[in-house]
Amino acid sequence: MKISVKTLTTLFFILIMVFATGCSNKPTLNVYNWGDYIDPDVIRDFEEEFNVKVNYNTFATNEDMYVSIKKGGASYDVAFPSDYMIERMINEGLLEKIDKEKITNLKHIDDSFLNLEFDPNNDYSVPYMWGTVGIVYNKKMVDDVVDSWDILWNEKYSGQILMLDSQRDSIAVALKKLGYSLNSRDMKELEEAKNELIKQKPLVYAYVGDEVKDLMVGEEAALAVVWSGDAVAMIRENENLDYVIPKEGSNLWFDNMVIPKTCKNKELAHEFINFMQRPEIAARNTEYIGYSTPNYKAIELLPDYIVNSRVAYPTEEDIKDLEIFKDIKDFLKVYDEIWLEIKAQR
Ligand code: N2P
Repeated sequence: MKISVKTLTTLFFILIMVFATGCSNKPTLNVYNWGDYIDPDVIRDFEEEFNVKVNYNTFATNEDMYVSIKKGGASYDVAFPSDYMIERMINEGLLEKIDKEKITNLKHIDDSFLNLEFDPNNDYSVPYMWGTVGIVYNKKMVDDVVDSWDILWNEKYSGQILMLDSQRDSIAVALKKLGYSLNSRDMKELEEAKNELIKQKPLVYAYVGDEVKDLMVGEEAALAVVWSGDAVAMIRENENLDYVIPKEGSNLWFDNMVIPKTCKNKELAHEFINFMQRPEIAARNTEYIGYSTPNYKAIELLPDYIVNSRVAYPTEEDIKDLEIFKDIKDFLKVYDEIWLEIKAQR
C-alpha cells in the first residue's frame, strides 16, 4: 500500500494536535471528595483563576476513601475525611502538615470548629462542613411521633426504611438506640447493637448513600437515617419532609480538608484549600449542597431560609448531648466484622 505525502503530512498534524491537547502543561490537582459535596462551578472557577486542571474524584464513605489513600494508587493532593478518620490518618502518618500561613482564610472559621480533639492544633486539617445525623421522615407517610431511633424498628414501616450504607453511622444508630456510646469498645454492647441491626434488616428497604435524596424526595420511602445537610437539600425539594435528632442522642460530625502524603503539588493544594474558605466560595458550596459551613463570613452571605434552618444550624441545646466519633483503633476489626455480618444477612 502506498501512502501519499499529503496523507502523511495530515496524519503528522493530527498527531501533533492530539499530543498538544492531551499534554497541555497546566499543573493538575487531584481532589478526592464525597459525592454531591461541592458546587461544580466552584471547581471550574478555581481552574480558571489558577490556570490549572482539577481531577475531581468522589467517594461514598470514609472507609472507601481511607483504602484508596492507604493503597496510594491514585496520588490525591486534597481529600475530605471526617473527624475520626482524620485522627486515624494522622496516627498512621498518612497526612502532610498544613502550612497555616498559607491558609489566610482560616480567620473566617468560627472558633468552635478549630482545635477539636481529632486534630488539636489543626496542624493537619482545615474545616469544610459539619452537621448531625438524624431521621428524615415524610409527614404524610408516618403518623407516629418521630423522636426516637425506635421508629426504625417499627414493623408498620417495613420496606419503607432507609439506612446509611456507612458502617460507623449504622452501628452508631443501634448503639444509641440501646443507650450506649457510639464509640463503644464493649463487646457485650457491640454484640447487642449487631443483633439490633440484624433484627431490623427485614424492615430495611435499602442501605443507601447519595441516592437517599432522590428516594425520599420521590416519596419512595417513609423514613431515612441521613446527614443533616442532605436533610436540608431534601426538605427544600419536598415540603412533606422533616428532620429530627432522636432523643437518645446522635452523632455530631466535622468534615475537614487534608493533604495526603501522596500529594504531588503542595503549593496548589494549599491554594485550593484556601480558595474553598473564601467567604463567597464557601457560601456558594453551602447553598448548593445544603450542608453547614463553619465559615461565619460565608453565613452572612447565605439566604435566610438556610441561616434560619434549625436543621442546618441547630441550637446549642439541640447538640449538647451529641457525640463525636473517635478512632476506635484496635476495635476496628470488631466493627468491620459486625458490619460484614449485617450486610451478609438476607
Ligand atoms: C455528602 C456526604 C456528606 C458527608 N454526600 C457527611 N460526612
